[in-house]
Amino acid sequence: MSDRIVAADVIVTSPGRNYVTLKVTTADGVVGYGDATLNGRELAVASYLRDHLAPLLVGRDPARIEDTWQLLYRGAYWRRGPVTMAAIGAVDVALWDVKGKTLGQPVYQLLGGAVRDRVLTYTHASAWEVPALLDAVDARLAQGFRAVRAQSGVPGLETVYGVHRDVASYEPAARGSALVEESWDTSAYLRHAPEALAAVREHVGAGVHLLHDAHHRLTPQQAARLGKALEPVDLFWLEDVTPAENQDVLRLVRQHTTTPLAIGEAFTTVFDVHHLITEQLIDFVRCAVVHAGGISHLRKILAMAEVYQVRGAPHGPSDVSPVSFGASVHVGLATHNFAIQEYMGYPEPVHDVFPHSWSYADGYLHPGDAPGVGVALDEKLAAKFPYESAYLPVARQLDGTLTDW
Ligand code: KDG
Ligand code: MG
Repeated sequence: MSDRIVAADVIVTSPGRNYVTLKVTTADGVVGYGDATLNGRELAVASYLRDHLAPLLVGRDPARIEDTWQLLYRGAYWRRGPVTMAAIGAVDVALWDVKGKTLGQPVYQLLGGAVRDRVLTYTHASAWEVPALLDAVDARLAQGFRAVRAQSGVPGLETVYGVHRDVASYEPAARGSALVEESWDTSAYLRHAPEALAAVREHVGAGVHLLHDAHHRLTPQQAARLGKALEPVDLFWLEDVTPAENQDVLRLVRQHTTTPLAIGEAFTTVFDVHHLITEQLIDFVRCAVVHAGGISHLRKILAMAEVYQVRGAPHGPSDVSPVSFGASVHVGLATHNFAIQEYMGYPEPVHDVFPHSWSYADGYLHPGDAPGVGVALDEKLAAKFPYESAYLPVARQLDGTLTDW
């Protein structure tokens, strides 16, 4: 007789970042983990899993991954959306983990095997002033990274999203119950960013991939202007130039610039990104395992993208847990049109709370050969880091109007 799911538990822990983890246990004693972390709204997904999905999972055959995915997606009536898709993603990854452990194979083997030896990664470097940014980039290159996302401060502003005055890479989600409000001036940013990035390019020379994230703040015209101004910098990509809601505006951006565009970290299904892909409005699709319905659904997004020569480049900040990060590296090793994996790094305790087989070396990642996803959860240690509320900052224009971010 086939195995059965006997328990589906949700564990919330906060070793420097909040993480929501689903633990599926089977009658044969196999344990699978999935990540359901939706930063800033973590407990909504924890409840969705505990209150609505766990009762449906108990008694089901863990081998039926696709059928379970379809049941949870279609059976809710309310489809799509980040809470739903993160919860379904956690179930999907936990079941791939169970399948790999049951068969004694790492997940990438179950996805067809490796199509490359290792997965290219990029990391973050940021600093307020340009000279410090050059130092921050140098420090990343010294760690072996071959691709770096560079962000700087903006003259005249007190704060800029994702840039700390003292730390070279940091997580913007502020812990505590207060929402931080930053300031923003699009004109000042548009004047400064091309200069700062040109200085970085001149400093590193031709052999390093440079990336930049505009965090959804520009109008199509501003985005076109920035893309054009950055063409001499030869970016690997310019990310999230316009707000996620209206994708059609990217047609205008595309008409004006050949700077490659990356979008998708806030998109959660293939139905949300298919225009971006089929109309070739982007070059890189940033959907993540955790927020886009797990390994099964990300593979479908990437299969559609492959037809249009759009490549995968999943979101990987430190608020994506090591579980879905590991799952993403399995997808990266086994998927032909996977370009690069973001790797922001984790605060130290995270590596102990989530012991993992994935590893970083010389600018590349590997998922490891442990059966399943290869990431566990030390529940005793996790219990020492209770949940703390955390909010991403918002930004206001100089006149006080709330801006997109
Ligand atoms: O917690 C915030 C991150 O998820 C966000 O800053 C990430 O834009 C982001 C990126 O590209 O990593
Ligand atoms: Mg981003």
